[in-house]
Amino acid sequence: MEPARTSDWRMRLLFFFVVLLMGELTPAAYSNLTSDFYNVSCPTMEAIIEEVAKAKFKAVGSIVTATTLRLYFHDCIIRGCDASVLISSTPDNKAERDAEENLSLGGDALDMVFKAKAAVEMQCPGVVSCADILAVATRDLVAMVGGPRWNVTKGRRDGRISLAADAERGLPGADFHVDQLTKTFTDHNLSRTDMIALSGAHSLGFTHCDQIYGRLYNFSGKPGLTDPSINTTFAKTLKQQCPQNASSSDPSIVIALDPSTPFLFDNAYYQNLREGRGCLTSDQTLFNDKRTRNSVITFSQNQTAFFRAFVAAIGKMGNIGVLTGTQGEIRKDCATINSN
Ligand code: HEM
Ligand SMILES: *[C@@H]1O[C@H](CO)[C@@H](O)[C@H](O)[C@H]1NC(C)=O
Ligand SMILES: *[C@@H]1O[C@H](CO)[C@@H](O)[C@H](O)[C@H]1NC(C)=O
Ligand SMILES: *[C@@H]1O[C@H](CO)[C@@H](O)[C@H](O)[C@H]1NC(C)=O
Ligand SMILES: *[C@@H]1O[C@H](CO)[C@@H](O)[C@H](O)[C@H]1NC(C)=O
Ligand SMILES: *[C@@H]1O[C@H](CO)[C@@H](O)[C@H](O)[C@H]1NC(C)=O
Ligand SMILES: *[C@@H]1O[C@H](CO)[C@@H](O)[C@H](O)[C@H]1NC(C)=O
Ligand SMILES: *[C@@H]1O[C@H](CO)[C@@H](O)[C@H](O)[C@H]1NC(C)=O
Ligand SMILES: *[C@@H]1O[C@H](CO)[C@@H](O)[C@H](O)[C@H]1NC(C)=O
Ligand SMILES: CC(=O)N[C@H]1CO[C@H](CO)[C@@H](O)[C@@H]1O
Repeated sequence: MEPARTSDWRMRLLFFFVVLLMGELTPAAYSNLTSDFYNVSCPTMEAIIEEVAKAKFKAVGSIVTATTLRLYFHDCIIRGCDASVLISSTPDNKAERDAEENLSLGGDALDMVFKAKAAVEMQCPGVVSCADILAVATRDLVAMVGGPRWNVTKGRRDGRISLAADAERGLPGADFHVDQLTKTFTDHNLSRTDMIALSGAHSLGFTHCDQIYGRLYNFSGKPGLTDPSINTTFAKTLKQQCPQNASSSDPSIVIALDPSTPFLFDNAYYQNLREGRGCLTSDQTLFNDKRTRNSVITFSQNQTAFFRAFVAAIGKMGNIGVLTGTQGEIRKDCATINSN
């Protein structure tokens, strides 16, 4: 009996290590990314990135947080978190970031990522992906404006394809309602609750008049009609900011997505939705629709609950379609696919 038990014990141990190697015991079982991916190859990468992000934040303020967070979302939702959003167009190829929908994919965010990449390359050339740099910098910048801090798993590789047409197809529209919004996220295995929590990113940043004209002056395609779910006082303010028949593409007019605290990452966004002070149709619908209203109410009353849900959701978002192992490449210059 003794040998049998020993081999049983050995089998269990072997099984344990196989399971361990497969990553099944890590909390994020759906992912091949790890927190300590660069511990040996570039242990200072997080510190370097944080320093560059801090310097940019000091220079331009929370605008870099908003634009970086949006850039990260657009990167992950289109072709996975592979830094394809950073690639510049070439004469032969119109890249993601030059799609119509990229409005205000900010120069500050791009500049910050390129600087962080240059700084990291000085320490550990050819090791750290642009996709991981964007993931880490987003985390750092959100924490700088009062948001939660989370651990970033790493090991993403950079993609070699970036197509404007993908962004035109795959990004959610400002006029989306709950069904379309939910589908955008469930297509990537993110739940409706994840969608509601991630929409809280609109606690920061700005939009432009062309995204809200329809709600203000042509609700449901009826000329002259205003969306009745907009708070009447707020509708007056928005109409002053975005007068009817004005040039719809004036990029200098910016409208805060969170009219209460546009420079702070907090739950005021959800409190505003309860008062009809959501900016985009895709924001206000989260309170208007019975299926999402309870989460809006919870998040509006309990910032801890919002932060927890946001951290869980952005962790999942950071795993969308990642390239790992020998897939993709480590780009040398974040704006350009390696030539080899
Ligand atoms: C739920 C569906 C979403 C829709 C329909 C949507 C749509 C938009 C639109 C139309 C803008 C304004 C663009 C402009 O006028 O320049 C915007 C801005 C922004 N979005 Fe979203 N978004 C969504 C989800 C997200 C998510 C998941 C994140 C991040 C996790 C995010 C982060 C941001 C940020 C931070 C801004 C402000 C950018 C700035 O100030 O430059 N959005 N979004
Ligand atoms: C993790 O990597 C292995 C080996 O490259 C691959 O077979 C598997 O599909 C990956 N898992 C996920 C969730 O990407
Ligand atoms: C990687 O580094 C972090 C931070 O220094 C540390 O907490 C962690 O234990 C390290 N992991 C390994 C496997 O060395
Ligand atoms: C993040 O990772 C650090 C070090 O690995 C660990 O001490 C900490 O508890 C983690 N925090 C969360 C929220 O998981
Ligand atoms: C979503 O999850 C299911 C089941 O866990 C898995 O089979 C599928 O590949 C995932 N899809 C994506 C896009 O990650
Ligand atoms: C109002 O919306 C309808 C339906 O979407 C559209 O056909 C029409 O052109 C819009 N009118 C204006 C003035 O934008
Ligand atoms: C805007 O244009 C429409 C159609 O051209 C016109 O009926 C309306 O009176 C104009 N509104 C203002 C405020 O000028
Ligand atoms: C409209 O917004 C104001 C704050 O600007 C708020 O006091 C009021 O309660 C809101 N009205 C409704 C119906 O929610
Ligand atoms: C707020 O949410 C957190 C996290 O879900 C929960 O632990 C806490 O009990 C909630 N607080 C209140 C007052 O409901
Ligand atoms: C439609 C639009 O605003 N496109 C912009 C996308 O981003 C680039 C910069 O990366 C701008 O040059 C485009 O004008």
